Amino acid sequence: MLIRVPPLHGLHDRDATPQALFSRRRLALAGLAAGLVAETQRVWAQAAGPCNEISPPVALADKPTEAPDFLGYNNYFEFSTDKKAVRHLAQELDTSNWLLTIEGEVEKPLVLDMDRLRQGLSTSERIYRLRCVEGWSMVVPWSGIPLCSLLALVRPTSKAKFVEFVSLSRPSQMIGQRSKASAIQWPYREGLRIDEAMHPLTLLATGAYGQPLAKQNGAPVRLVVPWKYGFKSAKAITHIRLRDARPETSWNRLSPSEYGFYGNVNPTVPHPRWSQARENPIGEVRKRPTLAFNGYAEQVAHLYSGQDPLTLY
Ligand SMILES: Nc1nc2c(c(=O)[nH]1)N[C@H]1C(S)=C(S)[C@@H](COP(=O)(O)O)O[C@H]1N2
Ligand SMILES: [Mo]
Repeated sequence: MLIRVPPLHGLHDRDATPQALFSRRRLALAGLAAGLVAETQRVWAQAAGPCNEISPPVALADKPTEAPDFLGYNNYFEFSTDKKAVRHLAQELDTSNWLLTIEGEVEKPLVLDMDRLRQGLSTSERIYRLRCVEGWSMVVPWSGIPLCSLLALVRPTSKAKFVEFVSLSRPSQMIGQRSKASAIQWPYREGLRIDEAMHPLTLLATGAYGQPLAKQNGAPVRLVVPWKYGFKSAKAITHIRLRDARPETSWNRLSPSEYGFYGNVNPTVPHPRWSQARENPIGEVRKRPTLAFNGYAEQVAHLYSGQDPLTLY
């Protein structure tokens, strides 16, 4: 697989030392070779490639949801099932010293120090629709890097057919993870097929509305897959694991008939308990029709040619 990283995601000169990207101490703790740092930087600096080929990504006529709604109405079950309580409870979480590990079926596993990475990274801006499986929607201006540019650094092996995303497990700071009543088995897990993960629309977001991600929105780093229901876009990711088999994912495990592994937005396939034909844009009075692949059919439908829409959900 030939994948390169676009120069856009290089480091600022000021930060162009291996130490700016990775903490050697942590790499050593993680048992990874120090030479990897230099090698990673070399690959990163050289890079140019297909990750930003969709440009402009997607023109959206919709105006972004008001920031207070994005910041105050959240699904984040590690804290609460009460969407308005999440923003308060999430402030308990200490997101500093965050390590993101990329491992599994790769030639060059990586541990990224998110504090340092964020300082050195030039990010792309992407305004995307977000459609929750529950029937509400938002339009969010994200900033981040295409997942594909990060995966290029670790060089997936030919066995890498799926990508697993694991969110933080830290019951001491996540009150919902301490609840005995919680339906989800922690940590929160999600997954994509490798071609979905490599698609240029798939973003690892570190910010939104021109600010670093708020805790309630998944700081310091979350996935954004705009053509899929929101539950696929895992927050607070600590591990990205390339795998040869389809990973078990949290919602699918809990209720496969309600939450498919694919989770592609599809107005023609109802959730067992409600229709998916329309949606309620947060901040608007009227409902709107839901679009196939959440409006991104032109960009992504080819990934699923020959697949049954029901299995896609
Ligand atoms: N770790 C984690 N990620 C998660 C969730 C969650 O409960 N835990 N909820 C998902 C769901 S259902 C949605 S709709 C979006 C909501 O993102 P937002 O609160 O930033 O709008 O996050 C997704 N990512
Ligand atoms: Mo959701």
